[in-house]
Amino acid sequence: MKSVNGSECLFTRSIVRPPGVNFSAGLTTVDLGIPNHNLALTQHAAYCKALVSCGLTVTTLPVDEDYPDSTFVEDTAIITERGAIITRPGEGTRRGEIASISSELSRYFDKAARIEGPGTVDGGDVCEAGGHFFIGISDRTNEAGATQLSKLLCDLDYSSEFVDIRGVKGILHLKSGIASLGANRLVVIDGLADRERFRGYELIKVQPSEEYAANCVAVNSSVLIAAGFPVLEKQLCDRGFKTVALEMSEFQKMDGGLSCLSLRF
Ligand code: CIR
Repeated sequence: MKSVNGSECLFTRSIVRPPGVNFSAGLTTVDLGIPNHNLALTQHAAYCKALVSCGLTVTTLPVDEDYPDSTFVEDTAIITERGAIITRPGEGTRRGEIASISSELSRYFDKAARIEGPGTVDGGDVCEAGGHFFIGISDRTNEAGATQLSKLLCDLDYSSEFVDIRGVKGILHLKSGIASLGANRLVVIDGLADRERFRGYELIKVQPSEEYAANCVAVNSSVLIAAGFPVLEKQLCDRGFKTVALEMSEFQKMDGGLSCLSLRF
């Protein structure tokens, strides 16, 4: 990760993990059918190719059949320019995912801090916007975890604030409903757009039928967006963003969005 103009970051690396054959045994709250493993692998490969096209190296961790949700690597760590923090995922079935991530991250970070129990944090609840972190309090990230994370970020000289998303319909994590595109721009769903804390940002509002696409990812000069959401794609293109549309159907069936398939730094 390199600093550009003091605040925006240029990502150079990413970490991913392909879905295992038991991917469909993972957690989900949606009723979109059982994911097809082969199609999920194809979509994952296209995702990795897109990261490479954005200039990132891609480290592919071995499939971990012990953890069906382990393809959603984003939930296991918060990576900043100044250090990494290993999370403690909110669902017990996912806690073991952090061991291999922590060992991989030790190649890049001398010492990663950790969220300790009873605190829980899922990386999907953490949205960085230009050195300021929005931390979602959700069914996965509790107040104890969010408070620990906020202190750890403060130690790294970052500011943060909480966004309670319990009660916002249809989103599992904060980043299911918001994405930072840098330059003070946030993509946001209606259920979050009115929050006081987002005043001062240019809000790109996602129309209700396209809410899944709110979880888009700015990677260097491109924005990765789920395929099939033309209105948001046009909103982004109209603002000068170069979009890369990716098929995500199989991951959507397991409550996963684009951001959760990689750690970027
Ligand atoms: C879960 O419920 O934990 C997984 N099936 C989906 C996690 C998606 N992660 C994310 O949006 N950051």
